[in-house]
Amino acid sequence: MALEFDVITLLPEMFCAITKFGITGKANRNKLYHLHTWNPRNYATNHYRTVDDAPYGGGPGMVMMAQPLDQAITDAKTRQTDTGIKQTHVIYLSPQGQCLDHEKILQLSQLDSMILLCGRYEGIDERLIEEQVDEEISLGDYVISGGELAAMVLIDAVIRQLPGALGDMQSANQDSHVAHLLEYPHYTRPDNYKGKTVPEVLLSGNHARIERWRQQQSIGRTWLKRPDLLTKKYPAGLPDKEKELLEEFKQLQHLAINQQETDTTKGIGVTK
Ligand code: 4GX
Repeated sequence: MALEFDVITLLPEMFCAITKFGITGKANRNKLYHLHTWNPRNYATNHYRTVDDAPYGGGPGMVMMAQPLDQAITDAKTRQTDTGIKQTHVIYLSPQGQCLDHEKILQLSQLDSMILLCGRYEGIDERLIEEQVDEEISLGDYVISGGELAAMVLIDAVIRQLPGALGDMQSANQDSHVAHLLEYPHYTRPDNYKGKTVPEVLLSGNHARIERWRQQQSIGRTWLKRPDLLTKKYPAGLPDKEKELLEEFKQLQHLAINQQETDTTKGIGVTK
């Protein structure tokens, strides 16, 4: 059964970005997931179809009213239960939520459905959050102009986990081992670009050597750029194989830096 996304949003057109294009567009055409949008504007009751109002207590900006959101969520829930979904799960995208990471994405990709609540303006009436929201999730510790982009990031990352969403090659790079490390560097033709060559090993045709080099680059780059990821992945320290690869990486790094210094003192590769 396809994963069901129901999105509560004042800007439903924004979701074309994922439903029409790229990997998520293809997964949509292949019916790996369904995405329905619900516009709170359609549940507004007054002549102007108002969905926001001034905050009690004063202050700048506007607050999204509880009633239009409440009814939109209720209709989304009804649709989901009508399609046979046993349990609904309402997620509010906000900086106050738990930060999204790979573990969270894997967990969400196990669900049959979710309802994503996207806020605009300064916020949402707190009583609606208390009554309807099961979980708050944040993209990261910064503020964006509305929940839509955050919801799309979440949906994209979840869809990539669905069987059949990625080609075989892309899927291979997704296993849990690789997912926690940074990518090894990539190269394509030409083999000499502005005097910069491709690492010799990649032209060797020796698949075992290439595989080992790539693994070493992944571990080495993670150690250099994101050491926090290594400690998260291996809280008890690196296994022997990985330790060996990393030590060799560090040695090679020193060699490369020393070579660069030699070049500089000898005026190699120095312009002017
Ligand atoms: N990760 N935003 C939600 C509305 C809002 C305003 C005030 C609560 C209080 C965000 C994020 C994010 C901006 C979406 C504020 N909600 N969403 N919006 N970071 O910054 O998910």
